[in-house]
Amino acid sequence: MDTGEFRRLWDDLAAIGRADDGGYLRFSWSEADLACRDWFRAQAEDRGLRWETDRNGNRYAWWDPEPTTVPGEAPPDDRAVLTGSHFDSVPHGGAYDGPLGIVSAFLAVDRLRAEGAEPRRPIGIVAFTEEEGGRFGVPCLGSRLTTGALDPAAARGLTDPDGITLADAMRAAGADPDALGPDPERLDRLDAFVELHIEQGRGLDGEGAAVGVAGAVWPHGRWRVTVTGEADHAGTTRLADRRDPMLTFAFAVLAARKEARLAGGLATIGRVEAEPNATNAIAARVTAWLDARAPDDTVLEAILREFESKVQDRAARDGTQVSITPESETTLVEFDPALRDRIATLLGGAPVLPTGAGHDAGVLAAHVPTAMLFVRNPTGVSHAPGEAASDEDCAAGVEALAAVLRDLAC
Ligand code: HGY
Ligand code: MN
Ligand code: MN
Repeated sequence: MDTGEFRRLWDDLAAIGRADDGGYLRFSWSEADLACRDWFRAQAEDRGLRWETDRNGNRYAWWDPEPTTVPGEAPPDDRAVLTGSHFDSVPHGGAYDGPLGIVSAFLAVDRLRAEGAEPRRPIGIVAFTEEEGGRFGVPCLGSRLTTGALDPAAARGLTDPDGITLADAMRAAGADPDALGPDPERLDRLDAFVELHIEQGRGLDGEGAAVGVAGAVWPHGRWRVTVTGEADHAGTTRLADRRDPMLTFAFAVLAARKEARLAGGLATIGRVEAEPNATNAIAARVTAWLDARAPDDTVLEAILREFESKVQDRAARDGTQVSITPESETTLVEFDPALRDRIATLLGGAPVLPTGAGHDAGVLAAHVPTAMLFVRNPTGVSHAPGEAASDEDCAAGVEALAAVLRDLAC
């Protein structure tokens, strides 16, 4: 496909939610998100696609087959092939993580239409809501609610850093939080889900390939680490009398890295809140979030076990209390082997590679035959303003997605 066609549609979306550093602030139900939703609807309407928003805030555009006109001919198979991804970003995240899958989906439909293809089953494009958990803290919120993996009442009560609940944010945007919940009928109407995503790593760069296929998503999760100490004066409290949660927190950051290294996985503490967060006061409480991932569940369990044990020992020495609470946990996801191999073959033997990044595809994989396409990321950088893919590789991704939709739905 012509890279100019990709660039035009890409640039049409790019300004929404972009911050001065080139990163993105696209949080679910925020002004930027509503603008992305409007963009999505306009793209659907421009193409004459039926669009809708489901009970969980996920938005869809549908290319339906023409009704059969031949008497007695079987109606088109009504189970859809769905593609798409998410608009939302981590704070100051990159432009491609999520939106590339949505822009590529619209362009793949354009590609198929330009060649005169007709779907024999519905082709859907989806924008899942709150995939990053960047506002309400639980990743893949829209897909987890749809699959029943998340309790709707618990979801309604999730709060953002300003204390706004998901329910309030939805209401302010004109959506109904009381409608949140599982959508088995919608899932039953899906024959397959294929998500195109920028690779968050350099596997394809190493293989010299523009497009690859996902094999598996590593087990991963998020844990809230709350350290409680004793607030006091920074200038008058003897060191021996302190119960400083910052010391336990600092130890926890180093322990996470060490235990991940020893076990062969990954662990990050990239988010922290101190209370009262005053320069001249010993903190009362420090809350931090651990992100841990590993090639298999055993390694992940080892990281958590050793981390918790070491941090509790340190808290005893510091005179602080620590609680470690899981906020989301995802076990190993193996994508549908038949669909994976069919797509890799269709794409001329595209590389199959694992990922440590979570995706809505990883949530749907337990309910619908699911696959992922990756587009080469030359630097591997993601969740940062520097994330990028070349227009040539993005165009190759569109061609690959069009080939997959043609094979599965036309
Ligand atoms: O955090 C992740 O793995 C994904 O990018 N949401
Ligand atoms: Mn992401
Ligand atoms: Mn993503």
